[in-house]
Amino acid sequence: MFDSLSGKLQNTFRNLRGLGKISEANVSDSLREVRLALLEADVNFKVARDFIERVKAKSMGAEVVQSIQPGQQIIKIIHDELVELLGSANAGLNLSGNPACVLMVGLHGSGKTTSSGKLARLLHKQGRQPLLVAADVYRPAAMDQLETLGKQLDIPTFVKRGEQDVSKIAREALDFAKANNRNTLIFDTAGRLQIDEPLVQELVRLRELVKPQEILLVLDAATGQESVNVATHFDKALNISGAILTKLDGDARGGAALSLKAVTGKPIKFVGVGEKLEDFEPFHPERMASRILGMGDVVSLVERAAEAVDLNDARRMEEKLRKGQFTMEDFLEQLRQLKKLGSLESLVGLLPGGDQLLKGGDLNKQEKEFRRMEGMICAMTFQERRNPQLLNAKRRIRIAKGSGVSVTELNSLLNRFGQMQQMMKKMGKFQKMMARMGGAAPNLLRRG
Ligand SMILES: Nc1nc2c(ncn2[C@@H]2O[C@H](COP(=O)(O)OP(=O)(O)O)[C@@H](O)[C@H]2O)c(=O)[nH]1
Ligand SMILES: [Mg+2]
Repeated sequence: MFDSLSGKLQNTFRNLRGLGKISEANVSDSLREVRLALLEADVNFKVARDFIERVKAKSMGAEVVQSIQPGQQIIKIIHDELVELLGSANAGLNLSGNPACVLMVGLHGSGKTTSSGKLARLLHKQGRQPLLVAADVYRPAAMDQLETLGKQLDIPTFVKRGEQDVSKIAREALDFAKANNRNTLIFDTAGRLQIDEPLVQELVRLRELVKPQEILLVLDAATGQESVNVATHFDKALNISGAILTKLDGDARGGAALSLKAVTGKPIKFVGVGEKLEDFEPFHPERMASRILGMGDVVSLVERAAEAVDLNDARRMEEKLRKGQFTMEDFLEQLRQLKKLGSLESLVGLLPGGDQLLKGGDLNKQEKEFRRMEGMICAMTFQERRNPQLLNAKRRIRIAKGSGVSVTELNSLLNRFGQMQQMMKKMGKFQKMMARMGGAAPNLLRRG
């Protein structure tokens, strides 16, 4: 996402940085390029025009014109305006009610059901007791889908098959929540391909009944220009409290993200960045702006790592590494930790210049390789994992068969693992030696 916009803006910035002196003419030229880039990214034309006007007014100010690096200053102005456009700060959820109710609304296929599950997961992690409510009565499959997500997450789902009256479902769900100590209800509602009056009426009735603290519009980032109309329409009918922008991992051009706040005045609260339940993040305008301008989003990366990696585990691993006691089992654990961080692609995308890197490399291949390694280690017995010496030819054939790889591939994994262990032992010795000499060992394995 934002690849093309990002690329174009970075080109323009290269020109801007080179500017020795600022004039109305050369600023106008650069800003025209910025405006075109925004339009191509599907940003609403009024939003793009106002944006450029604001940047221009600030760029022609005395501070910029007289500064030593006027180009840099303009880039900063663009960055700050972009942050403003995206909503300035992260807008959290208001969950003050007991129970608190969240209504998920949006068009068919926008990602309501998936996002309901993702949000439930996130709130559960924050210590709340969510209840997923299946309020899409038109598609039985939608109820199954939500129930499956609930089971996966170990979060209860309120489903009443055969009931056509959404108000009735809502009332019973509220009772169920009270009886079962669930303090946050997430209503997955029906969607249509287009907004129509019966649907809106149903949602309005649901709103009257449950009095939700949050009405979140789930919006597919790929909807492009049309997303502004969708958002305006839903907002007029329901007075939404914010939006969830989904499928930011796809090839959407990103215009929706940039137009939504300006057009409806309502903030984006979360973004969906993949199909998996953990591919979901609170939306941070500042970080998103940096990502768009190719400055990377290291803060999100560190946060994700901190969420996935248990610090005690990390210390224990480090100890083992240093003592050369790192086994195949530990290796498996590390592979799984890595997986918890999300897809490799989404990780690299957070690095400064990461999007450029993604163009060349084949991360899918790398990810498949990880999965194969995991499969091979899983096919070993616990004894074998701790002591690869046991792995004679017969055992190797069994493991290769069990994990669907060739013996050659298994041998290659074992060789590489052996090398890795050697290296770790050396590193451990090196650190010990440095410590004895009183120097500060470059501790490559310690976090922070
Ligand atoms: N890649 C990607 N796919 C998503 C995301 N959110 C939802 N989807 C997919 O979009 C499709 C429709 O989602 P669903 O939740 O059923 O939409 P609903 O009709 O609004 O309930 C499903 O195949 C989801 O897996 C996302 O953030 N990224
Ligand atoms: Mg659905």
